[in-house]
Amino acid sequence: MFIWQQLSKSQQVDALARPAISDSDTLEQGVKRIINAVAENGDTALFDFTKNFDGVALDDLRLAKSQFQLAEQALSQSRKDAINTAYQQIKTFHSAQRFQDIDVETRPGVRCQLKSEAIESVGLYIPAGSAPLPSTVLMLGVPAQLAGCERVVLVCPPDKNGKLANEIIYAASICGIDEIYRIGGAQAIAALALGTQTIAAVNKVFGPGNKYVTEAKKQLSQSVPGFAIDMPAGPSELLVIADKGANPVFVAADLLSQAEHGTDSQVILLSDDEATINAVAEQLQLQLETLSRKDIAKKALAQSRLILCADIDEAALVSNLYGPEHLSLQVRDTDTLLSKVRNAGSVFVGDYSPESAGDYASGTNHVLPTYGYSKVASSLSLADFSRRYTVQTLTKYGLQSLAQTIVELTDAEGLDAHQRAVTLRVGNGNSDSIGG
Ligand code: HSO
Ligand code: ZN
Repeated sequence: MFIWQQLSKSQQVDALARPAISDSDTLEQGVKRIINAVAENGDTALFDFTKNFDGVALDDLRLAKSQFQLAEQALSQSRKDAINTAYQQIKTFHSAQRFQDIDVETRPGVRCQLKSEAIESVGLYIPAGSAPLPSTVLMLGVPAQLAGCERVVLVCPPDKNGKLANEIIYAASICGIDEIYRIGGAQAIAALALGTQTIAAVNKVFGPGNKYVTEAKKQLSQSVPGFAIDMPAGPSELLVIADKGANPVFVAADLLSQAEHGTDSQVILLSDDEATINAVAEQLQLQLETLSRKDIAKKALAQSRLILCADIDEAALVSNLYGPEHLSLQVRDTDTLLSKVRNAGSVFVGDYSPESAGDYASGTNHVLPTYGYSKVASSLSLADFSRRYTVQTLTKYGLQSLAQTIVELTDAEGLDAHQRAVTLRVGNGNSDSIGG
């Protein structure tokens, strides 16, 4: 346990340091080679990489139509019901995010509009490495569907038998997705960015992935014009602020829920009560033993921090410095604390709002900024699947009334042609003709 006030400035920085993301030359070069191979050899490269990395020789990259029905038949009704309920919940919250056009007459005869249109084609990356994540299919597929993207492509690495999890296929199908490719890793991102013989390129790729996927997203978004990514991704994080009244069993369960994602997940507990910290620490050990992913969670816990703060206000300050992906407030006066915290990707308020609720089914999106990006980036929303653009319409009178302003500014910038585009239409704005 750390005591915040007893740490020096540099110790405080260390206490909130994130595990380093290996940004090695080998990673960069390795991913570059994969991208180049896909650029040069298209589908052939995809078949080769899938054989080498995923251990399966596919004869077709695209998931056959028949597989959709088979996946649905193979799932229990309760599994499908759960996916359907989560789908509806996410849909309800994301439908409310619809963009409202803005239409303003900034002065008589000058009309300015802000409109929005869906991004034409999007790619959704669903990892399958350590656990298949159908919830992520919904978090990406629902807003893509609501935004009205014309083409929604899903990619997911296959297992050794060339199969995808039935839950992934079913979740995709209820989001209206029928174009699924059994590819993963950096090669999948390269295929989506560059296109191959069978896979047409998309405009934007969404979704979490391992370091190869993240590196490929970074490189391709910087090198392929018009190709965008959702956000930079790092390991998952949860910070809990708990007071004396918090239930240590709940708090420990939440910390473990995030720790089980990966050995590099980071969990932090801030409390103003030493007894609470000790009780949570005890619970962590107890509950850890019973988890199927105990080895992963244990490694993540080794990086975790339990920090004693002078009071809850100080805890808010520390949390704001860190900027967690998920922030859980298990305190009695949640309203006051909520008004003081900032820089969090998603906030979970009170003892009965576990992160798991948002991960699966409350309705909020679980694709969130990590690694301190929550200080500047937003949680994924409907807006990410569309683009905004402006429209303007001026009448002759409107242009006349602005002519003097524009002429003066074009003089200041020495841009004669700009000036002429106005004066040739309506004069320089000094004439008596205004009002005509
Ligand atoms: N907590 C993860 C999302 C997730 N959890 C998916 C369970 N399934 C994002 O930080
Ligand atoms: Zn999770």
